[in-house]
Amino acid sequence: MSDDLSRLTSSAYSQALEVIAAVEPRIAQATRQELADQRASLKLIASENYASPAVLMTMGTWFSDKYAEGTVGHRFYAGCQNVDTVESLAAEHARELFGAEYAYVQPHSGIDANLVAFWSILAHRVESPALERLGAKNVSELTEADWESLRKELGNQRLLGMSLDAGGHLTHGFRPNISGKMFHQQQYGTDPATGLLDYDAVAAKAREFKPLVLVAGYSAYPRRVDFAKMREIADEVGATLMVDMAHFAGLVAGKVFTGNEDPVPHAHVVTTTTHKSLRGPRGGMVLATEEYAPSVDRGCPMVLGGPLSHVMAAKAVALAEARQDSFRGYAQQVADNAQSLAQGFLSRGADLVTGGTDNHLVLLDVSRFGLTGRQAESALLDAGVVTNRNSVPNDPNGAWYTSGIRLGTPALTTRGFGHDEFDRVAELIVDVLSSTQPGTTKAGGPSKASYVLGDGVADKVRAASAELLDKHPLYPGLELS
Ligand code: DSN
Repeated sequence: MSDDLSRLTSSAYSQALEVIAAVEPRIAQATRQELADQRASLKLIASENYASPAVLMTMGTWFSDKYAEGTVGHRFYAGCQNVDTVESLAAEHARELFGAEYAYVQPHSGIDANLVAFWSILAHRVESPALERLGAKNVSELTEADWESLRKELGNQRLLGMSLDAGGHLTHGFRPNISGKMFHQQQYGTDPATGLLDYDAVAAKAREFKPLVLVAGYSAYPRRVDFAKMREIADEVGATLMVDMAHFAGLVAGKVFTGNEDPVPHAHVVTTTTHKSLRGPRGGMVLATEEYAPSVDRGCPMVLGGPLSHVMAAKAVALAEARQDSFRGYAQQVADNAQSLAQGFLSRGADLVTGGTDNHLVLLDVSRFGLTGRQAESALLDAGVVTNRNSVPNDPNGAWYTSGIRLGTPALTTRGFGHDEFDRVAELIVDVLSSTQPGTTKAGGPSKASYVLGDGVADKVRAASAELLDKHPLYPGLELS
């Protein structure tokens, strides 16, 4: 940011906080504190980032006050001409950035985007053919008996996705999630010996299960995926290929993932969030081929209510940023830094799921330190290192305590961290984990949650982190009065 922009940003935020404080000073104070805390910690949560002041400011406007159910030029509310401008621009930037035939920018989150995708696929593949068979244009024309039979048909479809403990997401068919309830589901995992995706095993499962939807994508798999192979599998069994690229959308946008690693040319439908490696506002988005566009376009009212117009505006700003050349440099650095972090761990004897990474995250198996993921996460947090515990494949500690820690590079790369800093981060994390002992329960048995961190370690690591963080300030030049 130039000095002029920093000055403007400082002044804008300081004044905005004064306006807020006049109504509820505790919220103004919490907002100041959040900035101070984010500035003072090593943010390694793989799904988080720091959006630019332009993106953040775009969310704080009167677009928040406007209802705009429907689509551009076809709204259920009057007076949406400016929302139309915003939504069209966001969709145009998304199409251009990702080379997509169609973009839908209304989903509020990743799960919303995935729900829009699931119902669009069902609408396109199941509902429309059924309506045609029955000679009806829409469900309101069906008799009660026809409607019952359509409901059964819609609710009798199959989905094959990556299992949660192999790195998939809740919304990819995990039983407790709606995706695991609205579909008959099966899950594919990874090779037990290598932790890597085994495409032959996925194909064999798909041949046997014959899903309507094959879901690819992940939130904790530290490797790239060959989406051309996934499409071959989908085509062979007549499935629709849906890719959830929420985690790595920034690497696709920044052309780090190209060819078979870019899902957009291969999938029928691609979903994403906009706030992870893509570095935009919190929200979701769906990209689709022309064939699926009409059903995705019905996201509202099919699944969604009124779009968050202020967030769609911020998506447009973030996507415009991601179309700048500098974003490619950022995305490459995210991937390079993940390599540095992985090497930093491996050279210090730590275990990584799959033995490394080639995307933006590493999955550290903390069993070797004698800890659960929960203990490791808490001890690291005491030392100012923000991570999240995560299952490893076939995790003996389950999804609550876990045996892993997931670490990502998008946020600290935004701050300007490079190879040396990430090597030092690995060293600090190993220091904390080596100095942490599992605690005991009240009854004196082994605990999966409590832990004892060696005296002085948290302070030592906080001081060492501060040296790194001070060299790479968050929002440099932004000073709140
Ligand atoms: N919560 C996101 C993540 O951390 O991966 C996905 O839902």
